[in-house]
Amino acid sequence: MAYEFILIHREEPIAVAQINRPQLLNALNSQVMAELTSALEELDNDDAIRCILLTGNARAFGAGADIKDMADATAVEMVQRNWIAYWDRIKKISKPVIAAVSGYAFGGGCELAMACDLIVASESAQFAQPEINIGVIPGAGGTQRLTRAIGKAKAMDMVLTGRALTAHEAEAHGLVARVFPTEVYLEEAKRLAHEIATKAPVAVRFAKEAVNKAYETPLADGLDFERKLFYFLFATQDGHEGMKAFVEKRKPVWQGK
Ligand code: CO8
Repeated sequence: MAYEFILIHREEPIAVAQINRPQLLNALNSQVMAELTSALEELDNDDAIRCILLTGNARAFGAGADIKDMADATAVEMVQRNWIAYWDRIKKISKPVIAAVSGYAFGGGCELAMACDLIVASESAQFAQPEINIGVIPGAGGTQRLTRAIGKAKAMDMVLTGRALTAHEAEAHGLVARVFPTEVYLEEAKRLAHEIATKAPVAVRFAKEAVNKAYETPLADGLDFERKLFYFLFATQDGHEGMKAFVEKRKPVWQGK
């Protein structure tokens, strides 16, 4: 499918979905979100793709919701537009989604990165929830996912003042997995995606689900969920292949079954 604001680059077994609205620093409106969500769902249903990268450009991953589009909206119109429901659909993607962030990840842009499974950043990335400066608060997870990722003290600081974290601060506080120089961050993110794409697909899917579950359940329920997935993997060919290959000192050959 052709999109106006999303570019898809296929490098099987990975694919890169790039938000492409550079003149407005990749500000998100309902068309951008609708296109992005459907592009990610398309890639999720594509058997040739095993890991997805979501990126913007070197200057901006995304500067947040399109303020010009929201400035005159009423509360009822915001409810009817329901843009934030797109974040729920993104969360349901079953393949790993890596956010490769450079430049601004502000407001909805930061929330979009946090809806991904992990964040790789360039040294010039900045993460902020600056909604307080325009008289509102984060609406797509900024008070919830950020607090779970970096803790109450730092989240409160960011959400109440709108201040940005640098890439290295974000890494130190657990928001970002890896930081690379700006010239190579995208290549490094692709390398990481390719590495994940070499693993047993069903195990990757379950690993993602289990880690994400830790954000949503009490510990006992999360442990129970993890244990059932672990046992279930003994019903897969790949589970047995991986262990046999280790014993036989050879590389495993995954079937995705
Ligand atoms: N919305 C609309 N246009 C934007 C946005 C935005 N969020 N951010 C930047 N732009 C536009 C600018 O207006 C400017 O356009 P123009 O050239 O026509 O004047 C162009 O992008 C370039 O921006 P700047 O000249 O401002 O670039 P700077 O490098 O000087 O500054 C900043 C970059 C610091 C990112 C600055 O643009 C800025 O502060 N932007 C707003 C950031 C912000 O407040 N984001 C939060 C928005 S609210 C939100 O995200 C709530 C999410 C809720 C969930 C989603 C529901 C849909």
